Amino acid sequence: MKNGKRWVIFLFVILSVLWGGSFSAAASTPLESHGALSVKGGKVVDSHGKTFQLKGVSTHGLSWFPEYVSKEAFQSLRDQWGANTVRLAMYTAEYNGYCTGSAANRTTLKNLVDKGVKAATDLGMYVIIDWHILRDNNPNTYKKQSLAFFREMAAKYKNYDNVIYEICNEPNGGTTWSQVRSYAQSVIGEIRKTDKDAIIIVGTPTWSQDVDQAAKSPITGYGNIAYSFHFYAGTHKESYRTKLENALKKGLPVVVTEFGISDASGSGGINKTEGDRWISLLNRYQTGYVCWSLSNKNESSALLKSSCKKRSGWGSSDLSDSGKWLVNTLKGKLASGTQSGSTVSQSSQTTGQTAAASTKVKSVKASKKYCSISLKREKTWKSGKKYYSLYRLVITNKSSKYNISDWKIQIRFKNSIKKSSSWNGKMKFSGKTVTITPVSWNKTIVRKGKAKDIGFIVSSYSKSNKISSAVFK
Ligand code: IDC
Repeated sequence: MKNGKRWVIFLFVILSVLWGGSFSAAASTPLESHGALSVKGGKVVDSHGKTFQLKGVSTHGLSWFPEYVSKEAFQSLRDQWGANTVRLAMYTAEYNGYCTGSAANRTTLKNLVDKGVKAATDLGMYVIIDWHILRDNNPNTYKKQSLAFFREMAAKYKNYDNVIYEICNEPNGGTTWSQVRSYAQSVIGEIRKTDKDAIIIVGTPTWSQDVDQAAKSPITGYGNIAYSFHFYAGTHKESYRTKLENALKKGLPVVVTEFGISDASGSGGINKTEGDRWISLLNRYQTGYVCWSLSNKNESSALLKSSCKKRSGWGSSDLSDSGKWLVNTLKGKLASGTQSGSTVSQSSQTTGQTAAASTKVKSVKASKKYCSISLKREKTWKSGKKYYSLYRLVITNKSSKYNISDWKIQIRFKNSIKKSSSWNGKMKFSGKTVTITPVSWNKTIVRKGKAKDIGFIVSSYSKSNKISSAVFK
């Protein structure tokens, strides 16, 4: 940075303070902090080699709701909602779709994509350009158009560190993985002629659910490829989580480029409890997620109330129930209710209800007497000169008499560690120790219950860094 520019920034910060303005303009953006993303060891990682979770919001179809493609709207998503990513959903075959509408419509859509990419780039957000196949079932239906579109996008955005290409939203209608794979090989080849390193996300069969098939025969010959998995928590539950988790365990890089807590139609009742369970799984694997959709359409997946006419700067009263849940989730407040939080196991939920119904149950603070700590290192990998390790923590309330009202755990390592990421707990990393306290929804651990899905990733220069103690404080 030139000295002159540094002075301008310095003066700006001073003036903002004097004027009582906010610091936010000077705070660093997601892109400034994390740089170009890539795929390594089955994960999306940032430019420092750390696992990075894309978190954000998808537009509804660009032809339906062009009014939310703006810098003001995206800035609200970033600063008020806590999103680092926007997905631009460009339908190919429905409602003025890119491949079924007029030439003028194609130009309109491309202009919207450009406007969206520019807004996201100005704000330092990641942006996914989504070739939103749906009614057209098979991505090969409009493969020629797709090749031409992504050729153009790659030429335009090859030097952008924040642009991600999603080449087929949801193959369906019996389209097989081998058909999707063959389409993907061609489109990826076309993009790679120009854009050598951007992440490319490939949809999977059955509305982007069959990640198991992609895991069996992933795409070869190209780097920085990820696969998409979609879910709607009102419809897709445990069996789908198992399917996703199996693929993640196999090391398949996955991004949830679309999900909702409504049912699969985009409407119907929402299910926050299942939504929480999904997010908990995604956090555990540090898998990115993008929520459908930024619109005020009268359907329960829409994040804004249908009565809301604002196009940015939304307050809580402008948000639908899905919207409120999402904003809490993006801010790390998972719970849909005290006992329905995803970290409370099925059995403890039942116990929890009994406990709540009974006035006799006393609460105590966690200690060795009533609780046990299980802390496991799941894996260690090397990136640059450092070793990264992922740990998972489970706290069990052994008592059948008392609920645990609060807890605090201190973990000491042999050598010093640095925080890479953490989830489902408030964590302080300092020197060789990590101190963990609960988030709001896993503070109480009911009789015989567990607080699960708490985890963190630390880096260390020592390969054999071990834990020397883990105790309640
Ligand atoms: C839905 C929209 C709805 C629109 C319809 C068009 O919510 O307003 O009329 O598309 O077909 C998906 C798709 C996504 C769907 C969404 C909800 O990717 O396009 O949006 N959904 O049905 N996959 C699973 C659910």
